[in-house]
Amino acid sequence: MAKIFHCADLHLDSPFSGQSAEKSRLLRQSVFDTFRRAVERAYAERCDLFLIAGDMFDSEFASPATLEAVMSLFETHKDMVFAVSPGNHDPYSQNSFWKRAKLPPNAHIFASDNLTRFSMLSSEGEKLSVYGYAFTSSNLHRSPFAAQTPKDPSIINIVCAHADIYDPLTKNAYITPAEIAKTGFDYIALGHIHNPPPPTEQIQMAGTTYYAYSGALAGRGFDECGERGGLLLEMKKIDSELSLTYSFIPLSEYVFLNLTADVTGAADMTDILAKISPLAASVRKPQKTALRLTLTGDTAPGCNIGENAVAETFGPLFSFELQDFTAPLFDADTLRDDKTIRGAFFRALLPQLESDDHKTRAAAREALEYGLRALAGNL
Ligand SMILES: [Mn+2]
Repeated sequence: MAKIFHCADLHLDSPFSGQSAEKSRLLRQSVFDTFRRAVERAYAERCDLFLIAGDMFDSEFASPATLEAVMSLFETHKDMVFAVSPGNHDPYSQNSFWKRAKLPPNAHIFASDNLTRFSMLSSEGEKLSVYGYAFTSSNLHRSPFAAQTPKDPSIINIVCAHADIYDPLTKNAYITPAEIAKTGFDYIALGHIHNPPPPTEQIQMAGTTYYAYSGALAGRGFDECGERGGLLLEMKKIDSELSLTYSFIPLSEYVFLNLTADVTGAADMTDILAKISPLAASVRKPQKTALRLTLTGDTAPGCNIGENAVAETFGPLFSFELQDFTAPLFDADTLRDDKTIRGAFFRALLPQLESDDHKTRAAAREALEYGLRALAGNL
């Protein structure tokens, strides 16, 4: 049996520019810590091989400190082999930092944009061939492993590949499942797609070849929500037939979370809080959660939404962002029919209040609030 850990798209040294300086530093550190936990977990599971299928670093300018920390992590886990396939974000280019890395003997960085391989033995003595390639610039217009086949089909043949299997127009080593089926490799450890299918459907099969995206090791924004991690695989080959079991291992420290609440009918903050409080249960570790809450629906005119009170419903969050897409149009007939200047003001704003564009709605909602207060002599 061979045990393998597969991860990808760490994007170490990401700037997290949408966050404050302190929070971006914490998030940057947390991605590295998640990587460290992945290595330690794989080592504790006695994995033979640790695969990183591209975009280990966010850019071609890895910091020397992070690069050194990575190399030392490789070195201190010497009974596990590390294989890295540079991706479109961290290509093995002419002046790449990869060339400066002091690689320990148990680590292998694929350096060519053609398929190359190395051989190894699992702790139980099974033979493995590990194939891979590197992006050598930010794009790769063909797949280096399409139309390739393993040299020795009787052993376990793995490919570590940064590739796109979805978008035919991609410049990222496009390969189709039908082409994967023709290769006859045993397992393709893919990187590049940050949001893989759910764990139960994560490993797919084409012909006799298994393939999977592990997804980004740690979420870096609201387009990478929920728990993140890598795949722990066990493989055995008997009479040229592979049997494989796997589990998804969640490892990320911070979780990005999008929640939506319909607050239709709310007249004041008490109503708003009552409507959002059931959502609090979905935030398990507030201090480690970056939450974006979207409010929708029609509220009563004059219903003022206090962002801080809304945030407090969820506990001490790492960060909070409120998207208020509501419109103050609930039960607004009194205003609609009001013959005084209040009604005239409301009717003048109505097209904007009913706009499909949430920014226009938000501006109109604010204008209505201030306007009504001013008309009541209460500004
Ligand atoms: Mn990536």
